[in-house]
Amino acid sequence: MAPRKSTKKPNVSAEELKAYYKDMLLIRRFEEKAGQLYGMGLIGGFCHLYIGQEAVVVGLEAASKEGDKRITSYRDHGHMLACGMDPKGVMAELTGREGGYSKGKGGSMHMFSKEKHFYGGHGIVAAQVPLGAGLAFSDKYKGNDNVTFTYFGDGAANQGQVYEAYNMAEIWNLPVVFVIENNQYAMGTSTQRSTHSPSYWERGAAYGIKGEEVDGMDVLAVKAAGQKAVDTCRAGKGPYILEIKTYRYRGHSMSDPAKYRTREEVQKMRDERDPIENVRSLLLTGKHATEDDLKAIDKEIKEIVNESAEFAKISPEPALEELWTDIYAEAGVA
Ligand SMILES: Cc1ncc(C[n+]2csc(CCOP(=O)(O)OP(=O)(O)O)c2C)c(N)n1
Ligand SMILES: [Mg+2]
Repeated sequence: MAPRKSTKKPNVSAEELKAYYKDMLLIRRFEEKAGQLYGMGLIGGFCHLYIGQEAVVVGLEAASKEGDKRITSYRDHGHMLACGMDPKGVMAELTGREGGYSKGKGGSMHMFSKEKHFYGGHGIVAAQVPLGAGLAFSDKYKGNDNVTFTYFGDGAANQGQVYEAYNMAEIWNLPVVFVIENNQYAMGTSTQRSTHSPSYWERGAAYGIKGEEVDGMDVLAVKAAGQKAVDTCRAGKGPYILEIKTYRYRGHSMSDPAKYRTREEVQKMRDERDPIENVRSLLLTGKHATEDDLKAIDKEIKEIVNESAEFAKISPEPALEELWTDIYAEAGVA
């Protein structure tokens, strides 16, 4: 990816920029803390961090409205925080405690919130794509104007069920935004190695679905593209594909030594394209905030994250009887 060249002053308020800075920083600090707790043995199983990709969810959430739905893969902590789920509940789920969103029985990849319309957290690559189309179908059937953001990776974009979902979504004009988070790697495999033509959004053309590529390190570009996509869907002209070019700084999961790329590649991205630094510099150069204002935000975020980690340590483990609950849906309860 070429460095952002535009020096155009963005048409955005100071408050909006500060909110994006804060939301992205919350995800970054939360994930760093999760990495530490994992290292201390307090989090078990798989744990996939979202560091580097923060502008994707924050930009798209900025384009959403109440009632919109979201569904994603196992790399899901950022999506939950961005849609307003409680950091304590997310962190406690990571540590497998009863205060977690799935009462400590789901872990990193299996959390949900009816209140925030977050439908998971899915460990099977691309499984969430047809489910996302189904969520959009339910809104269309009910006749409301909600949109479903269906997130998946570049690796998932090579899965067959994605194209079955595209086909059905187009036939039924479903209000779904298919969000391809192209972070350039699927586990240890780069898009260049795995994919003949890695311009994933263009594949929508075969199904008559509109789409575009977006700079995922620029939260304002993501928001603008997201707005266009949701407007299209709300006007009954969905679906829409956004291929968001992003980058993950950490390994695929906590157990990945990341030997398939150089340290220099990662460092270059951090130095030149970091989405949080990008907004920080817009805030400072535009005189929307002072260094002290930003320090105060940093402190506030640190406190939220520390509180979530404390809660995740003191919340008890689920009681043994809990093993037998939440297995079957109650009769008559959808
Ligand atoms: C059906 C299926 N095949 C393989 C796996 C193992 N697997 C887990 S993540 C992953 C890579 C997916 O990469 P991508 O879609 O680019 O998402 P990212 O991890 O980059 O966010 C693979 C192959 C799986 N979980 N499910
Ligand atoms: Mg990927």
